[in-house]
Amino acid sequence: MGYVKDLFKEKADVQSKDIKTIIEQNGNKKLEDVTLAQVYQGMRGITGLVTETSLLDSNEGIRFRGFSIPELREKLPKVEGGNEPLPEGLFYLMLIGELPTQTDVDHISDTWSRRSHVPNHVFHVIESFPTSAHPMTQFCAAIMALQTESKFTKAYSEGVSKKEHWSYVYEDAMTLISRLPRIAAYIYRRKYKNGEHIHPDGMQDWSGNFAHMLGYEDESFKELMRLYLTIHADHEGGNVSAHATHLVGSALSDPYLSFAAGMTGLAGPLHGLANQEVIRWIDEMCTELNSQEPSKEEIAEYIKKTLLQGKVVPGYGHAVLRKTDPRFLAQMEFAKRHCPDDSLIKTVWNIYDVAPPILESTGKIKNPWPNVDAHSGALLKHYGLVEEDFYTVLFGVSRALGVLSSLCWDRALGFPIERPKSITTEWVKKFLKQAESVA
Ligand code: NMX
Ligand code: MLT
Repeated sequence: MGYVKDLFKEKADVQSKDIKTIIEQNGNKKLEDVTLAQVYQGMRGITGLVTETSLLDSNEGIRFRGFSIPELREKLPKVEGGNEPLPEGLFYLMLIGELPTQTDVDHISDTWSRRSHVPNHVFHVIESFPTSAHPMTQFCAAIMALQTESKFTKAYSEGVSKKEHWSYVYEDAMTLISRLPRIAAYIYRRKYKNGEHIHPDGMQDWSGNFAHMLGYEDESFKELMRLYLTIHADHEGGNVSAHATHLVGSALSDPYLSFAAGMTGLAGPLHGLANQEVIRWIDEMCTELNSQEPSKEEIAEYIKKTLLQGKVVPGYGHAVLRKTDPRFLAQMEFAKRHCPDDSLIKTVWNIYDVAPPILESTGKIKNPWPNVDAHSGALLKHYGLVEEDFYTVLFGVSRALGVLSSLCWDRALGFPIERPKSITTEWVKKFLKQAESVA
């Protein structure tokens, strides 16, 4: 076992004991009341999950093991001469609960590089799709194809004890994360670059190698990738991709199957596909207005028109956040340093200036502020990664870090199968009648 795995086990054993004590001594304590509106409306605001890796505050944004995004950008190890955190470090932090040293991060980079070989049949599965297939469809299928490699599934079929589940899930998680950049880059180069593939460079960090395989050697794009793959990694446990991974994992489906479920959720336009939708929406606006940099007045009119058509303004709003997403601000800060004069990026900033009051004036949108997806596409376009239907795959590669470290925790803590109670509207009507007759 590698030392990170040993350390994880030590931490998980301590946490396991703490949780047992919490349940024994306080298991009957009520957290909150649940209303019928919450039950009907997407379980919004109901606390129903434990996810150890990160916690979202609606006004402050995400914290990973207590660290905000600006803190992570300052404290996590970087490549020599770099400014942005290495996602390897965030993975260590989410898994172990402590900031990593440079040695820890190098150890994870090396482990992922050693395990990154993708078996041929996975490429055959990708090749069997028409190139017109959406990259997320190809990505989900490729993850499913990789499932033949699952150590967990093999061990389970051989009768491994529940106490050992975490160990095989950990191995699968590490292998899957190692291979995702190669799979994503393969889908990208096949679809957009005539199938001219670029071999991995095992001497680079996870993000640097990913950028290299996509076709980028520019150090500033690699820095963007390090930032991008860090900030998209986790957003506590209730978002669709994290929750789907956790839910499917709770049936003891292996990490490949569980992560594929998370990714099919990420592919929805209200979740991770919004980064693609933002760029399409801006493109359509620019085409309609025949301008590469529409004025704020023109943007305001276009937003109103979008709302009148009964469509969402992509990149705005959030189920939990009630302020500008700090992931949007981190990207804005990066753009101010690297490409402040880009006309698409300036348009993203102009939208930020005009959209919130218009959205707020509808009286129904709970959060009129931008989320992570409002900015990411414009930065990618600046560096020449212009194929917006690939953007959600990048989000997915990053999200693997959060949801798979969480899955290790789920199994190490022995969490049971997830099975909330559901009711029918018939049941609700009877319940209300009974409540009335008692009153
Ligand atoms: N544009 C237009 N209408 C909106 C928007 C928006 N950006 N955001 C919310 N609404 C509407 C929403 O559709 C709902 O309308 P109705 O009552 O007619 O069904 C109403 O406002 C209340 O919704 P909220 O409670 O504010 O938002 P909810 O928690 O249901 O949904 C999102 C959250 C993120 C799904 C929603 O804000 C949205 O659709 N945003 C645009 C898509 C997007 O950017 N998604 C990315 C989220 C981040 N991520 O990466 O996952
Ligand atoms: C995410 O990163 O998962 C999104 O912001 C959606 C969410 O948190 O609900």
